[in-house]
Amino acid sequence: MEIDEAREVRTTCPYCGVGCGVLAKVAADGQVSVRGDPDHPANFGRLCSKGSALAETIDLDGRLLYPQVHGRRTGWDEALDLVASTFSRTIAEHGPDAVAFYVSGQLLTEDYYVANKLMKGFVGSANIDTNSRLCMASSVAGHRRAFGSDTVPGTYEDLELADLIVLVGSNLAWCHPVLYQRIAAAREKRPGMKVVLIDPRCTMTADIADMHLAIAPDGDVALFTGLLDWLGQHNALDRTYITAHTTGFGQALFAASKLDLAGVAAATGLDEDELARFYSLFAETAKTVTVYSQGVNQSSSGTDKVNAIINCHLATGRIGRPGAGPFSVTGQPNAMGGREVGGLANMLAAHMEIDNPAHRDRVERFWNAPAIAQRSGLKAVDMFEAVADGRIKALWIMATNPVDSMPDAGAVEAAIKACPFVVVSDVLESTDTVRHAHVRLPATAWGEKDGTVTNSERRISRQRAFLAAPGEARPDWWITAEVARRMGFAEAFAHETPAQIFAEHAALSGFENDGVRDFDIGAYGEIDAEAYERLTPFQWPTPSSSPEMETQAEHQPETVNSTERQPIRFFADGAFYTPDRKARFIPVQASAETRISPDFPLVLNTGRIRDHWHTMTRTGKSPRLSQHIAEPFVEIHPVDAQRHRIGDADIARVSSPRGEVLVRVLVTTRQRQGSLFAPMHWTDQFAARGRLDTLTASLTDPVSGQPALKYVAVRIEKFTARVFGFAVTRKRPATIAADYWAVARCRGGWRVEFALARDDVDWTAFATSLFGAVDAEVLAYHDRDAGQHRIAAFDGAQLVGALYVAPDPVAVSRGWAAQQLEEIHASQRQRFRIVAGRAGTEQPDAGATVCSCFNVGVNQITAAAAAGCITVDAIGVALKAGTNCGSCRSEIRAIIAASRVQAAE
Ligand SMILES: Nc1nc2c(c(=O)[nH]1)N[C@H]1C(S)=C(S)[C@@H](COP(=O)(O)OP(=O)(O)OC[C@H]3O[C@@H](n4cnc5c(=O)[nH]c(N)nc54)[C@H](O)[C@@H]3O)O[C@H]1N2
Ligand SMILES: Nc1nc2c(c(=O)[nH]1)N[C@H]1C(S)=C(S)[C@@H](COP(=O)(O)OP(=O)(O)OC[C@H]3O[C@@H](n4cnc5c(=O)[nH]c(N)nc54)[C@H](O)[C@@H]3O)O[C@H]1N2
Ligand code: SF4
Ligand SMILES: [Mo]
Repeated sequence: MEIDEAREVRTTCPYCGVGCGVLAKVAADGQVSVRGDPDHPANFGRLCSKGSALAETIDLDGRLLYPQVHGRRTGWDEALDLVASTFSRTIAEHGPDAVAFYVSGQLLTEDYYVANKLMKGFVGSANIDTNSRLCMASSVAGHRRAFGSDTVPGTYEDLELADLIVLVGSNLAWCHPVLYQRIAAAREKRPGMKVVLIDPRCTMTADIADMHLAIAPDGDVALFTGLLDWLGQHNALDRTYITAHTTGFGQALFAASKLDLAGVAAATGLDEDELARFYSLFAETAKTVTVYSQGVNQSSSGTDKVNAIINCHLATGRIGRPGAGPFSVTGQPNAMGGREVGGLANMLAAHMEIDNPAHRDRVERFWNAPAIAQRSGLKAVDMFEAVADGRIKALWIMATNPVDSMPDAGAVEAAIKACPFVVVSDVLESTDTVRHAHVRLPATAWGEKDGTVTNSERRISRQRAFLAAPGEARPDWWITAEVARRMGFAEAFAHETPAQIFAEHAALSGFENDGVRDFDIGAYGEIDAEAYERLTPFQWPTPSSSPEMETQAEHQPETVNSTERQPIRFFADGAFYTPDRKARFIPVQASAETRISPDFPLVLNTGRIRDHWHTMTRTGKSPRLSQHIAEPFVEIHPVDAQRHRIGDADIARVSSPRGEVLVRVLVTTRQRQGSLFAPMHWTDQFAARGRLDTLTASLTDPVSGQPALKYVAVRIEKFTARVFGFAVTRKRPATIAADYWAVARCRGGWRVEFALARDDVDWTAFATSLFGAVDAEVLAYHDRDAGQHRIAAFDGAQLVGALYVAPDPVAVSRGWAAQQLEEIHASQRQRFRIVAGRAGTEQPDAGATVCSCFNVGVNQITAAAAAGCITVDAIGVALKAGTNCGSCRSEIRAIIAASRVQAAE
């Protein structure tokens, strides 16, 4: 492919479901830079910390560049032939259900379409499921139960038009930062706008909230049935809408009335006054949007939570109207595209249903498929169980890392290890999953691949390549189509470009549709390569009767202002996709189930942090993003910490019946009593024992099959460390002989944290192995009685590594030490300063990174606040912090508040 180096390429961010437009530029020297696309209707030029750091994550370090069979480099032909023949033979010997694909919401729509077509239409099994099962399945199931289709009714603009935004189980400030910023900006213009946050934790999102309800884990069904009951009792229903467009209201209200306000208070852990305030605010505010994500979806009652929320919106007619509606925000960049192509094991394609014979027949005819799957396949958790017990004998994993991200990850890893044939398509040579693959297939990464993604508001945007594919990496759609051809399906998989695949996908969505299915982009059914190249972001539906194609053909992307088009909403006037075109109220009731026990008395809640993405395969490469939080951690309330005799910065062992992790302790009142929180990101590549999903259980929601990843019964105890250590080193350490360790990228090399249960260590040998240095000049300080050791190694004036060991958590400034890797240490005095572990007076310690764009630390912000900068904007003027992506603005506000409280004391 030709790449014009002087041009900015319009593409889309590969992280979250906000789907921000990105302009990427490759300079003459090969340097890549990115900025937000001012014309993209998702972000209008904004990017968050992850989006702004994209250029730091696209180096070739660790990339899988050639196909490998049993760890040996091969050509594509050999690898593809082996995959095709092994799958074909397994199907011939054991039937189509003996093979499976486990795919990802990070595939592009074109990749996803081909994989789904191969499995469901040509292999004849529906054993294809996706990591979206862990992410969106409860929302899909809830939508289908209520609307008859998996439709997201609203658009992002509704968040700006609403008078009340209810955020349920969503840490928008960190996980959908650009949407968060859009809300913050709207609120500044209209201070009357209210935000309510419903989350057991007081997250950074609480910064924007007028009310934070610290709900008990899984109290959401009780909260929203309580709301429905309240709406009924306080005459706040839209009877006209209920009568004209819905069924089942009476049963739903009756089910909701079983719990009175006192019962709701008991089930949610909230007091009756708080409940009444929230309920009346909801009752009186017509323009209300309820935004929800994993605190709702990832639960054993996830689908019921979704329907409890939707019931309240149907009962008030607040759906599909400007500024009103239930809004499930998606996590991955193409979670929605995956749903459109039918990547879930219980869906077909183009929002058609596998259990519906008419749908099967239609898709079979369209594909000219020999063997369309007759029933749903195995959902993710069941799929890996089938791998474990030998029912599945050949497994192909694409663009996901289940050894780290599936619940009960230890069992999933064992299943993969025992599987006779495992293929992994990935961009990295070594992840916790890739390491077990018999065949490794190198996929092109973001920036190298072309296709489309759909964001949370049903907007389809192009991802475009601006870099040449490295080594022999190939697009995922190409890899799958090649295997399909070699399995004997050449005709159906003759696609040569993503444009052809997109056109086929679009044509299927419009095929025999006539308005009976929500997903219809038939207008693009005959899109050609040129129009595909120019495609500007558009929101579906766009049936073939719509004028969309002409608009696309007439204008260059630069001149089409997509924002001038009216946003598309569903269901303001009913017309649901059920047989009677009415929405269904679903009667739901809170269950009183509890899963904690005397042995495992705490609820572990899991989730995300601001600057890391999932299993850190990309964000872990960025020094900027790795500085915000550099270790796996667990948050615990001070009362629980005291009860379990654990102090701040200790190492703790958190265990469940399935496994255990070692993580750093963070004591904080932001956490509810009785609950812990830990992030999902750390893997065996970055920590000794940080794989959080070795703790989680395979318990799933009975309707959606989505695992309950936010509620795991655990216990916590102090890991008795006799020594704690911290090091910086130029080279990544090959091994770290410590019970606990974590590594993080910094600009000059790596930061290492560690702890050991024993202290009889030869620290000089330890340092040498850590730094990987042979001929270095070593300066050392040992105080054996005090258990203090400091060792620094130099190559001339350059620091090779510095090690600090103490009997308590090491107090040396991390930021300062990491910076020393980049500086010149010409004099002996400068070199001794490193051994002393102290910044000179000319270099005050910046403290832990808060603003990753401008590398501003907490101490700098505290000092500026003390000097009179008491607003976030004032801090921005003084230090630039918070003025680029804005992702840290809530943290800055919290630091200002904390330092003012301190000053007042
Ligand atoms: N920085 C960053 N951003 C991301 C991602 C990332 O890895 N890093 N991943 C993307 C993906 S794939 C996803 S799915 C989204 C997820 O985005 P979010 O859903 O916002 O993120 P989580 O941190 O998983 O969980 C959200 C909140 O649910 C709360 N919660 C837990 N249990 C309950 C409960 O019972 N009830 C309620 N009401 N709340 C509860 C948690 O305390 C947590 O704050 O983020 C996307 N964006
Ligand atoms: N405890 C706990 N567990 C969770 C969650 C939680 O909240 N708590 N959240 C769940 C959710 S919502 C999600 S979405 C999952 C995410 O979990 P995963 O999907 O496992 O996480 P990623 O790290 O995004 O994995 C993506 C993989 O694809 C590779 N990759 C990147 N680009 C490409 C490409 O273009 N082609 C190919 N073939 N490969 C590529 C990357 O190198 C990486 O190995 O985790 C789930 N697990
Ligand atoms: S909010 Fe951030 S991570 Fe999400 S799409 Fe936009 S820039 Fe990317
Ligand atoms: Mo997700």
